[in-house]
Amino acid sequence: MGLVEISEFSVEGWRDPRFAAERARLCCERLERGEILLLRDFPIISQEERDFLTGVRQTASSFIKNISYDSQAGRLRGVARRGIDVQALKRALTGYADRVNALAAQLLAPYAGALQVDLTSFRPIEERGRNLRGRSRNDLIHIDSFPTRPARGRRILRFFTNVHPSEPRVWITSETLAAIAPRMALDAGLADCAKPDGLARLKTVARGALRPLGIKLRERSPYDRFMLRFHDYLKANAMFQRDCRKDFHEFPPGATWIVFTDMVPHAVLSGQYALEHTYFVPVSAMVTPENSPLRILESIARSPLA
Ligand SMILES: O=C(O)CCC(=O)C(=O)O
Ligand SMILES: [Fe+2]
Repeated sequence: MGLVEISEFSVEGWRDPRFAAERARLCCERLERGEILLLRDFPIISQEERDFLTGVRQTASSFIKNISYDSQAGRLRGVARRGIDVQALKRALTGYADRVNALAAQLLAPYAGALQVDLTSFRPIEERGRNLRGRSRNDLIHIDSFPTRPARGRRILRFFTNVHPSEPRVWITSETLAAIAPRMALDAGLADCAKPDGLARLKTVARGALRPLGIKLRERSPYDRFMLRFHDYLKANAMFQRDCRKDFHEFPPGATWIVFTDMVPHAVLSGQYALEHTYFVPVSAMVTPENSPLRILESIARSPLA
């Protein structure tokens, strides 16, 4: 599955406004098929913001993968605060989130009104030779699923920007979930995940009892249980990691790329300083809902999963 460069689009919008609706729809179709959209030098951060960001350091902990920011609540996590202007960092991340929102509203117009903003992140650590543990490793090919934020079938749409002044960010991608799920989903435990959760009643009772104490138990749907399992299964599957098809991509400094990371297996090999902004998108907003992981997995499992 390929990388598609979008050259007809600039800060002023689509070059030929007569075709804007058609082009935006085609972008959505391509993303939903598992292609990656590339904007080679869309001006999404300023030189000043770039200079500032390349001086930011992350907390030294192997548990924290990157600096994350909830742009709606204004909550920042993972930053090494000493010597850093936290307000300036929040401003840079808010600015990035706002500009991605404005870009998405035009470039992916069919999703306008349906995009649910999730987290924004900054990734200041060099990825080559990073010392993360098993399931957290991003150099192993995987699809995304978030243990702390259940998707319940919604899509995971991510925008990335390479902020490094001179080095590319290097990814591998592989065949899409649409291609690999028919051969691998049952082996990965789809039937088991699709069965009613034996502990469901117990969990409902526990949830009710813990709520007054301010403790929230996560509600994972069968879809979330499977996607988390599939994420782990792919990372732990040495044969898949070795033999799967591999497409290499070098995202140049200044590039922004967009991808449904629940559909496209990916890994990052090298690169430092990237910005990223995530949305959840309901399947009902897809232009080709039949291409969503939820629908694909439901047709393999022959049962509803969300
Ligand atoms: O940081 C990147 O380039 C991608 C890492 C990744 O796979 C992820 O955050 O899920
Ligand atoms: Fe990922």
